[in-house]
Order: sequence, then structure tokens, then C-alpha cells
Amino acid sequence: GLSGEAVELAAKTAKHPCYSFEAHQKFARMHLPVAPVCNISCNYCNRKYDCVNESRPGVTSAVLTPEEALAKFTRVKAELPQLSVVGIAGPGDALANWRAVRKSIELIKAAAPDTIFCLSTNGLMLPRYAAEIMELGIRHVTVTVNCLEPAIGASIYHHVHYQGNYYVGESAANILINNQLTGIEQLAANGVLVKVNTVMIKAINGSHIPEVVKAVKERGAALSNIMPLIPAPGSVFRHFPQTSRKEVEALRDLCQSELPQMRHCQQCRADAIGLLNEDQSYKFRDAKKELPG
Ligand code: CLF
Ligand code: SF4
Repeated sequence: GLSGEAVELAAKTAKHPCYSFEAHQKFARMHLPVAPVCNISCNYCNRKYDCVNESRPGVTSAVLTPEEALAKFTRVKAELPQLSVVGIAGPGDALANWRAVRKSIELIKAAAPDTIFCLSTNGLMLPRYAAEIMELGIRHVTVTVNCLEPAIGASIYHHVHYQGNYYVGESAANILINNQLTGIEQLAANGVLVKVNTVMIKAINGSHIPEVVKAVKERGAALSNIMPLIPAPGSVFRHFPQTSRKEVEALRDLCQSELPQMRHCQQCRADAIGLLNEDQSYKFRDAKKELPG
């Protein structure tokens, strides 16, 4: 039979609108924009916008302190009874802002212990923080993995800041990829449901993605989310064609036999609130805090 913890996790996942297709019309998530800094540079990113790990380029979110995050959560929870998940998805990387992220989660957990917490990360700092993530009770983590080979990664990532050093090219990609795969393995081995997001940049990783999905499955990932490249203004890839829905769907069909595919992702903002297809973040913004978008 299933252990008590497995039963509890299954119950949580049934209320997670991203991990469960059935849940996405019934349960809402809110993102807390408490993570402004990033430790890598993706060529599809424009740092004026939210992290493409989990969000649509185009609109900047105001960054909140942990105390402001708790206050916003309290306000949203009171008005949005379907709220089940609090996620951290930018505008930078959740683990490059770990103190603020951890504090925000601790405050909300104390106020509302039944909240499901969710993180999205590029994975660079996963080996460093996996134990703390699990101690905090986080059981849903998304890692964006775009390739397995440093030679491909050198075309996707401009640089990586790691342990006080600055890396570019294949050495940057090599560190990132190794940490992503190690981190996924550590989380999955301890019962965390790992979702892997992959940005389909047709000319660079299009034909390589089935291998990525296979490799993350071997390390214990539970779900795959292949996302189209949205060329962000100001990003290195700004002139790239947007990957078409058809191309993404075909790749998902191909990878489905390896890992379940998420097909209802909305590429949300770092401050998204509500059902996945019904963003209500505009209702909960504090005019004083908003940056010009
Ligand atoms: Fe947010 Fe992401 Fe958690 Fe969902 S979003 S941190 S797993 S609670 Fe969901 Fe939005 Fe797609 Fe992300 S629809 S971008 S997959
Ligand atoms: Fe931008 Fe996210 Fe990549 Fe960081 S991890 S560079 S915020 S897309």
C-alpha cells in the first residue's frame, strides 16, 4: 500500500492546477514575485521582463518583500476561495533569492498550513538547496532543462554565475546541466514531484528534446512541459521565429510515451493569480509598487 506521505502528496497534486489537468478549471494558483535576481543568463530572456522559466515575456512584475508577500497572500486567499497553490516563478530565479523565498514560504505556511507550495527554477542551485526545499515541505518543483549537451547549451545560455565565478560558453552550460540533473535526482529520490519545462527553440534544440525528456525521466521527473519559444523584445533570440503550436504539439506527441506531457500551460507571469486561463493579477496590484511595464 501507499505510505501516508504518498497519499497526502497525491491529494495535494489533485489540487494543483499545473500538475493535474483535471484541477486546472477548479483550483487557482498565485505567484509571488519575490525573486528579482537571476544567476544565469538565457538568450531567450530579457531581464526587464519576468523569468521565461515559467512566464510570458512582456510584462514586468513589482517585486515584493516576504512581509508584503504574506499580506498579498492574505488578501488573495480571502477573495479567491479556489486558491490552492502558492508558486514562486520569478521575475528572476527562485533559488538565486533563496532567503526571501524561504522567508515568504515560512510566513505563509504559519498563516495557512494547508497551502501547497511550488517553485520554479533554472536548477543551478538545486544541489545546494534541495535539502532545505524538502525540509520546508515543498513537494512540487519545476526545473527548466533545455538540453543535455554543453555544445547546445552554449547557444542557449550566455553565462552562469556560480560560487563567486563567472562562466561563459560550454563551461557555463556544463555546470548548469550537471546541477539540473543532479538536483532533479535528489528531489525525485525524496518524493518531490519534479516537472521539467523545456523551451523549444526549433533550430537549436528541436530534435534534441526527446533525449532531454528521456534523461530527466531516468532521474525521476514526473511530468514534462514543452513550451514554445516566445521571442522576447531585447533578448538575444528576439529575431527568432516563435515556435508554432503545431510544432510543439507534434513534439509533445512524440515525447508522451516517455513522460506525461503538460498541454495546458499558460506561460504565466511571475505575479499571476487565479485559474490558469483567467489571470486576475490586475485586481491585486498595489499601484505604488508597480514598476513601469
Ligand atoms: Fe506556478 Fe509553475 Fe508552480 Fe504552476 S505555473 S510555479 S507549476 S504554480 Fe503552470 Fe503557469 Fe505553466 Fe508554470 S501554467 S507557466 S506550468
Ligand atoms: Fe531569465 Fe529565467 Fe533564464 Fe534567469 S533563468 S536568465 S530570469 S529566463
